[in-house]
Amino acid sequence: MLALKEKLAQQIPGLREEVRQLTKRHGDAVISEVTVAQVLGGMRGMKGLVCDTSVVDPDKGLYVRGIPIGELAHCLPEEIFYLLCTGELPDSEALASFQQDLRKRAQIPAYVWEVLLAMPMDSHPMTMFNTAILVMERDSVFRRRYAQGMRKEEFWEAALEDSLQMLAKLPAIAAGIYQRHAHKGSPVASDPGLDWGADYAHMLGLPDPEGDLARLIRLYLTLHCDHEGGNVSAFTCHTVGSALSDPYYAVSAGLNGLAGPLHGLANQECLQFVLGVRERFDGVPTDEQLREYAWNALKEGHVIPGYGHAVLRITDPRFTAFHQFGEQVCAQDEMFRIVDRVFAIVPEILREQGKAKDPWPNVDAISGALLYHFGLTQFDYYTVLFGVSRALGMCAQLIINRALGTPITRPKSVSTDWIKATVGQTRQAA
Ligand code: AMX
Repeated sequence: MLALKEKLAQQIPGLREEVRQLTKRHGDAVISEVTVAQVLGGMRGMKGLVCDTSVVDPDKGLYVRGIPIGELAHCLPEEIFYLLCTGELPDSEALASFQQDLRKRAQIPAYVWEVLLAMPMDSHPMTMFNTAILVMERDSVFRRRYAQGMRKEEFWEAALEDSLQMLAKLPAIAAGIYQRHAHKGSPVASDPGLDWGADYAHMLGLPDPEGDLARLIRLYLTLHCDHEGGNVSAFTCHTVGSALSDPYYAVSAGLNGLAGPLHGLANQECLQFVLGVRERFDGVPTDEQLREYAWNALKEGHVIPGYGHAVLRITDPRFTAFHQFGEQVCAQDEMFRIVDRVFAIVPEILREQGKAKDPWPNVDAISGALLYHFGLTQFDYYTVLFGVSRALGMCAQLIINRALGTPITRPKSVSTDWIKATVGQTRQAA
């Protein structure tokens, strides 16, 4: 099987032709209509973006290139990146070549550590992570080549080059941030014999006698890789990239969105919720105690973190994959048992309350408890892990968009007065 770059080079002319034909033959076909509620409601359900790397089916969950995420749980994140970019899983030869490529690019420039060390110790780990990515923009091949007059047909190659340089370095940067944030000392050296995910686990420097933490980190990186194109981080990255800002700018921007409490930061908040339950009841509560606790949280105007989703309407299959892992590895762990009880109680309460369209757990409802089990107890770090993984999807989307010559994002905004006037005219006409 071809190596990643060669595979993309083989596919891209056909993909370009497909888009050209679609625009030429069906450019004025109507595929969606837009309601006032959608415009005022965060564009929910509005079809205005193309994303071929993954699709979220409200009733089935995430499909990566047509494969349900549950069926990919055993894959290495490197395999997932190849799949995201090309639509095919690599064979062992293509995988080895990709892993070697990443390995060659893994050295972190000294200035990245200098910048991180200059930041206040109490900076949020996501601020450190996004800053590290942004400062590496100095080395962007995309920006340099663009300034030299790079041809449009070559944009994807430069985007791929920047993406690989960035992705190769993220585990060491993220693990170094963990060491600093958790006051554990200087970064742990990478082990060149390990795969991308296992090396990240190794550099976190936590005890892992059975290799279960490495398995969890790989699973985490695989499950969080992508979630179609309209979520805050993907959409932000897409929009910034559409201005031909290079991948460092675009991914860093996307990750700033991931840092929001309604998006990636939810896993931090979720663990806080579980810890709050444990503290309040000095361990695993009874179902009745938990019911009262959850109702009180809702009555005080809080959301139950880890529950609900803008698109999904089922238990997130990524939650299920983590749950299976937890049952195998730490079924008796107190935090895991609390997560399990919350899963048994909260959906019925949210249904009773009747506000959330999706009362089921999303991936964040469980991931933190598993990390906690392995001693990764600094929960404000969790979104960084999420970010390392989501960078896979953001980079894949950028590479494809540069290959297809996707134009700059520029939807039309309208004023509230325009909506009022237009709705009035529609009513009169009816
Ligand atoms: N607890 C309590 N209320 C909830 C709720 C929850 N878990 N989920 C939704 N609701 C409420 C909303 O706050 C909203 O209330 P309002 O009408 O008073 O504003 C109402 O239900 C309708 O919301 P929705 O249409 O079902 O959800 P949404 O698409 O607007 O938002 C999400 C989706 C995820 C932000 C929301 O479900 C939420 O806040 N969940 C908790 C935070 C969370 O788990 N975020 C992680 C998302 C996944 C990710 O990106 N990592």
